[in-house]
Amino acid sequence: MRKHLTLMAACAAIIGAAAFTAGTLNAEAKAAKDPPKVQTAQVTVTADGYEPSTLNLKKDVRAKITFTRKVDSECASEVVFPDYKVRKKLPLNKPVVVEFTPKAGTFKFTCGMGMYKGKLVVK
Ligand SMILES: [Cu+2]
Repeated sequence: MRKHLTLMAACAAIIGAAAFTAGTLNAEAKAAKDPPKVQTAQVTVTADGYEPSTLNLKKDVRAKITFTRKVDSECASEVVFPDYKVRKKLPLNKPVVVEFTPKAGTFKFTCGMGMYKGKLVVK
């Protein structure tokens, strides 16, 4: 019985060590492939539209843009980035993060019906 327990403990130790090694390797591979560089921006949606309405971003760097809608308008309740196939609901007064990696160029973003307009300038 005692011998059996010792064997089980040894097995658990080996499995644990293997899992730890695999986890470390995965984390390293991911960091090398996908550097943790991120750019952020904040946009408020008011009765006048997006503030600011032009965002300057760096190309090929993951962007996290936080939208907060402060106007009670059905029209503003969605934001769309057609070039990046992003469409997000914007609940009133609740920050929503839109995430994508921009390419160089100028792109528009709009409300669900295309009435509010904003611009991304990516260099
Ligand atoms: Cu609209």
